[in-house]
Amino acid sequence: MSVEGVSASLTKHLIYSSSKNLPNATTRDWFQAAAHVVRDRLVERWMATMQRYYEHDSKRIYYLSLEFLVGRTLSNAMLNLGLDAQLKTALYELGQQYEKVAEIESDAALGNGGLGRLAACFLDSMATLDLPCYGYGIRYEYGMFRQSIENGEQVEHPDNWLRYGNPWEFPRPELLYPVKFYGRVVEYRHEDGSLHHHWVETDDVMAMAYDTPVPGFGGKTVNNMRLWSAKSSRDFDLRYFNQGNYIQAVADKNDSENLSKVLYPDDSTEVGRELRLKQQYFFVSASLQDMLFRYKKHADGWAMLPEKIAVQLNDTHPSIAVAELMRLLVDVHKLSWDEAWGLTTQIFSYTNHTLMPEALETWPVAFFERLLPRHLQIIFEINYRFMQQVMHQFPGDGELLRRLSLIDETNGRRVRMSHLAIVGSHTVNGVAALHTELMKRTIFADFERITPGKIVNMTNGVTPRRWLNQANPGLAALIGTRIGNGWITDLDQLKELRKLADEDDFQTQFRAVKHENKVRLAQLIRSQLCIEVNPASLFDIQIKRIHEYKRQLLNVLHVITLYNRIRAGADGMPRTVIIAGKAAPGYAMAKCIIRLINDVADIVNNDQRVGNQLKLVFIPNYDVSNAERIVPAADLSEQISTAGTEASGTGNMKLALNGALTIGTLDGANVEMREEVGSDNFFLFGLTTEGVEELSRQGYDPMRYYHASAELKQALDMISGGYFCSDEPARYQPIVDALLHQGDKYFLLADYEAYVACQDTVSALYQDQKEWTRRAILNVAGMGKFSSDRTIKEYAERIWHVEPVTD
Ligand code: T68
Repeated sequence: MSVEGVSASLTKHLIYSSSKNLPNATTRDWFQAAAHVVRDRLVERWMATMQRYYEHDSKRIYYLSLEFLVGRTLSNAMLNLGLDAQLKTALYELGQQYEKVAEIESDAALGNGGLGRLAACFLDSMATLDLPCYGYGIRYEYGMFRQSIENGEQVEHPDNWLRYGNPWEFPRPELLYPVKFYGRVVEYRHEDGSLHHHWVETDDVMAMAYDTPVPGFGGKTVNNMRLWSAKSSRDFDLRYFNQGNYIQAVADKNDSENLSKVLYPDDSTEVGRELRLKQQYFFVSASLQDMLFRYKKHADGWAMLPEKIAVQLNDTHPSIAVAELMRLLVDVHKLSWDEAWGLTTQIFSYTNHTLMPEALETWPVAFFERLLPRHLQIIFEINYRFMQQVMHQFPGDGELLRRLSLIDETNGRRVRMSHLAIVGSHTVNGVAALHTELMKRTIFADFERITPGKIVNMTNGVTPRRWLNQANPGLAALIGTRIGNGWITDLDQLKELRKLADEDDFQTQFRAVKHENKVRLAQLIRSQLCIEVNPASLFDIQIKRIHEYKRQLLNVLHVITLYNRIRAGADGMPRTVIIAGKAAPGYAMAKCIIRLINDVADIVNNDQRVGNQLKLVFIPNYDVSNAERIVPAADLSEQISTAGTEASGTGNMKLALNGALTIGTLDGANVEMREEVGSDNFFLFGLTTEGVEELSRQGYDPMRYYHASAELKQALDMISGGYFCSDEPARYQPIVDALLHQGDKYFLLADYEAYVACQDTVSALYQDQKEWTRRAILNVAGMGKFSSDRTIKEYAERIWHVEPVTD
């Protein structure tokens, strides 16, 4: 497409899509026009892709996820279609600055954190690799809350992301499926003596499809993300309106449409609310009905189902799909139990994203029975047969049965969703090598014993399109001048940079790009927060959800330690410590940590003695768009979770890909990153998983560390003594209690000294800009493995058994 073509299309859309003319068009109108220009190009390829899949009758992958954290689309779609130069020029000629126009777009924040963003990276990779994949999820009207900081505290605001319309989605009002809830099960015998089940007197909600195109790089394949929105079934039941109470009917309608209203903002903790299970079943049921409908267009029997359909369960959130597919096959399509089970277990596979017990989903049996009575029966039947099989395999081991059962009988009867997902899947995967090993050794050890080989590893990755090509155009261009652009779809090519790591010219240009990115972030910090930070200082960055196990507190203890050293007259390497992340609204300790960060920042940043040597900045509302600004500006990446707690991490990969050095523990994917970049180019500290286990066994006493380190004691005493909150000295007692008197669950005190010592070597190395830059380049060069393209190829080969479809 030529610049003239884009320009004509822009003005046409301004008029015919927004009813505006040039003089009165706002930046938002220009965004809408630009989005429509890109969208037109997407639609053609999208329809061609769907036609191709239909003609090939290829096996489809269905990625079921309660979260897709996509972020903005304009830049990404423009780059993937190769329209960037034309669109930017055309806008410029029409008097608009592309960056301003793109900034207007709301993030699609339909996810919490790592799990949701991984789903978005996977969609990008699947389209880029020409794999016939559909993302299925929920079209939340309100995504992840917007975070503001008021008096140092997190305040949550609703994310009304659809307020100005969403140019990327295509509503499909004709594409509707009923989803049933509540009611009761009626059993009846057929003439041939077989037993059948009818789920009756249900309360129904309709699921309506909204489709969003997902372009791969190069734009050949454009896949579909189908999100379901709840619509009242009352609209379709005229009798209800005609006979009943009209006002009540409309009120009830609202009630059922609340189902897809809001994303649960809890990451890594299970909230267990009724609406959450409703959301899960709602999108699972609609998605399965849709898949079977598509399958039925080609096939007459059911035998080919596993040849045509692979379903990936993104964590246990969609695991009710196992029982729902059984219900559809047995109750609706009248297959025998054994036939249906044989098909089901060839279709599903399940990804686990956490080892934390508080995140593992379980539902009270009584509540399950009320909401999904037929599914509970099916789960009992699955469990009965499973228990028989285990008994046969390991006779007389009652304890083993109790541990493996789909029903936890220890505190009230609860359905264990992870057990349902494992039993119903042919393959289960962890998201990094260490995490997978720990899964096999700890939470799922019994499953590993009864079905060895079922649990496999698929180390996570991130898409280089968004996280380097789009987010860091300076670095992408520099790399392009030296090794070409093949890395965009073949990230291993970055290893060609190794031979440039020592080259003066390349180093100078590399540093210049990083400096520009830091200047840009410094401007943002100045304009948003009125804090002056020095772009020549070391940008030390921790960006992720706020959680005790991620140990933002350890970072704060280090900042306080640096502050104390400066007050005592030391002068070290100037640092800017940047922290960003949201706390779950009900997670009091995480909110308390945010407040402490802001209180410490207030004292440190306003202390004359500190001057330019140290700044602490909390950037509010960490989301995908903020990540795109922060990641390219990082010198140091903080990946400091307690060993054995972070399943993988993906921010660690994004930051290293953009030339940050990592300070980190042997946790999650850090372990593999360190192997790839070389141990000399990674700042390692702290206990290992085994070290943590050993220390627990011996009886961990945080007090011992408190008394053994003068700097640690000083920092903790300042927090407990109200140094950072003189208006309310006891404000941080809960933090001090957790660390000193409640066992310090995440071993901060045990790791403090090693962490601070490691940070000292970081500061020393940063003085040597040549050596630092060399190592930063080697980090970029070593990130090839962490492309989500590699991850998706592994899933396609080892789990889904699908091939690309290109012609
Ligand atoms: C993350 N998990 C892992 N969970 O913490 C991270 N949980 O280590 C990993 O890299 C990432 O998944 C991708 O595998 C999450 O993000 C959630 O967001 C979540 C949401 C709801 C309920 C439980």
